[in-house]
Amino acid sequence: MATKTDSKPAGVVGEKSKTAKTYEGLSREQLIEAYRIMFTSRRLDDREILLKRQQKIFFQISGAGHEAIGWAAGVTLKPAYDWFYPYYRDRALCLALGATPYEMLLMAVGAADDPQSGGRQMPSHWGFPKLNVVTQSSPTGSQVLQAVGCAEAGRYFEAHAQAAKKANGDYRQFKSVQFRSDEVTYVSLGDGTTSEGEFWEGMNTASNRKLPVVFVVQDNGYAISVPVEVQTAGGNISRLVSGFPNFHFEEVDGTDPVASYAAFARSVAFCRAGEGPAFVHAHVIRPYSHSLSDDERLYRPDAERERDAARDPITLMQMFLIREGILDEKGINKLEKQVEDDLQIAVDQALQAALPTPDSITRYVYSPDLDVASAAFSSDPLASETAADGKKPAPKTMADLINSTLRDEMRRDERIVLFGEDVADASREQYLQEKLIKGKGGVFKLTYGLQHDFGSDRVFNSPLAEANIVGRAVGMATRGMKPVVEIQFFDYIWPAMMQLRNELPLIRWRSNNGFSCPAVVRVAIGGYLTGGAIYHSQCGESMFTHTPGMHVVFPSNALDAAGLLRTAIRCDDPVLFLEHKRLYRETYGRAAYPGPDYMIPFGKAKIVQAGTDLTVITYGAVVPRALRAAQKLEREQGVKVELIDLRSLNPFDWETIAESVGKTSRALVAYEDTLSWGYGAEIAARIADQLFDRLDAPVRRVAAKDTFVAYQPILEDAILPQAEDLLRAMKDLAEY
Ligand SMILES: Cc1ncc(C[n+]2csc(CCOP(=O)(O)OP(=O)(O)O)c2C)c(N)n1
Ligand SMILES: [Mg+2]
Repeated sequence: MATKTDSKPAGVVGEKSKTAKTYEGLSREQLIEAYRIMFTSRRLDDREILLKRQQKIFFQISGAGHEAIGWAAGVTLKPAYDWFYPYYRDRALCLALGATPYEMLLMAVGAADDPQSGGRQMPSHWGFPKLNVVTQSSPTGSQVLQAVGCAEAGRYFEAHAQAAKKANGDYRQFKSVQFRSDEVTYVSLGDGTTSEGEFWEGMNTASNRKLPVVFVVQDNGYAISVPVEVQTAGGNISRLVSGFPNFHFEEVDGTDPVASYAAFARSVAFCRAGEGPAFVHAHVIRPYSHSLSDDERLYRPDAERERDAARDPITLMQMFLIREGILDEKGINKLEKQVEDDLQIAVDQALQAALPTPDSITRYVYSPDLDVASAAFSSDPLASETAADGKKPAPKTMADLINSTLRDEMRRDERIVLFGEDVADASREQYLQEKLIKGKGGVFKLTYGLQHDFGSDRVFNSPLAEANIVGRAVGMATRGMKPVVEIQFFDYIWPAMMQLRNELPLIRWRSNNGFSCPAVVRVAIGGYLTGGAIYHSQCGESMFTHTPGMHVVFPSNALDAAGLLRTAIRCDDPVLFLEHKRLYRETYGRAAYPGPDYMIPFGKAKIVQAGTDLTVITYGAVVPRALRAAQKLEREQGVKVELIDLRSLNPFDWETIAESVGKTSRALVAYEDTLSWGYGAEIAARIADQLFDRLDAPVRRVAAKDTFVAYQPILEDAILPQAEDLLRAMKDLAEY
């Protein structure tokens, strides 16, 4: 019988020539494969650098120096089983998981078939749907909370297996769920990125919930030109995080594939066993400057760079293979030649690849499957039941109907979870069980009783950290859950802005429909509170309508709130659901419970009052104020105002506006936010642009003064638009 040695390719040194050694359990074949992946990764960087210099590609950032730790992670974890939130230096990880050099080169040229984004993102922004490598962005650290949410989703589906089933009639039809009981989520970042707050928020939640997340800090000692001791107090991140409970910690030479493999094997085993998260701190090098746009010689002297070069994982691995008698020089040359030849073929092919066409640019900004403006989201309210005594039930407030909509939807769809600050009835659930307390259910009590009805794993409190809320929701929704999260006050939405502006609404577009993220973010907004002052009264909706990819709705009454919230929950896109605090319990706009299926499509305005002389376009808490003004104007001067409540700000109902202004020839746009650069400016500009021929008067706006909302009611009244301001503007415009 032929010995194993006989069948080995030339250059591979036989077992017999060396006493059998194990390298942390790695076989000789695995070590050769490690070198092949590492060398491929490095040479692919080199090829891209050449292509960039030849102006055949447009950006390059390398994984050079990070190859060993990347390979180690890739062989320890399982593609299409575990989940991956890598960062741009993870080329070797992706190769080890099964991504090909050709696919990576498609990213570099921006090809139509680039699997990460179809030419929409810079190369090395890894996303491979078939491998569970989730679409990556450029903001440093925003992946961390998403990875935490992803791990939470795996655990949730494990406990609610029914919820993973497909269902017709809503987003679930288009959102397949896969989960494994011992799956692990990988997330990586650089040493500089550990300075981001979201890193600490992610560590905190993973620790607290004992989530199976492997955090990998690839510490190359620099963040562009800023050295690690400037980023990290004391210069070593391992020391700072060592107090987090429930973690398994590793600090390793990330240029050594064998040591890295061992560190990963222990970490992954810990996570798979459900013991908690792991933290791998890998010391690596960065031999190629930060990116091709950076020249590190400007801030690193030669001696320091030479010290790094002496630790180059590619050279070290070559030496290791020779020293251990695993490959001789001939074997190494042969392997390298094969890699070079294969890369040449991949480069030639990628340079021929079809490019995306300009007509594709808006594709996948929103779901191609479920149109929020379609009849699928239109249904009538149920007639309210009459009680035995012949009396109709008392009409419900907006707060009541939001609460009952959440309850109905949670009953219908087990993928829904609610979380945010104070949304639970009581985190110490034994108090509820022992009936010692009634429960909180939100500072405005909108989620009251839902934890009681659906349990503490479906309705729970988050830490006081808005990025944490939205970032985790992004991870969960990407996996197929339907997080309906709450931001307690619009004024405090800003810590979540990175997630809201650069992540949530972009997941589908930037991944070329490879991933989607239909989460709902409910936000209490607005003033007219008498004492709310600056930080409990702000609006600012135009900052979000200015972001493609996210629907923004802003109901003015109870029935619309119920119908729009249900559409928000059932649709296949992210939604920012703005709830005006002043309207929560207003007498205006109360309504009977409309039943468990009442829906209003987005982008359909409501004509609150029909009229012929002047069109007023508004939404939110200005609606009742404008209505009062319009009624007074009609009583006093017989002017008939057509009052339009937009209800949904993105998409918005241009047809209704155009039809009305076409009829009245006069338009007033009214909104609660500050006048300049506000939402109404866009509406006014469109009217001026597209309906110019129909106008008999300039387009006017009424809005808040360009200042902040003050505490003293006299000041607040003067700052926010009042019915009298609206009346004056309507009168002026009618007389123009
Ligand atoms: C939020 C954010 N701020 C700034 C940048 C610009 N930027 C890109 S990479 C980088 C340095 C990252 O350093 P580190 O985390 O150490 O990773 P490394 O590149 O060294 O692997 C910076 C500042 C960014 N992408 N995102
Ligand atoms: Mg770094």
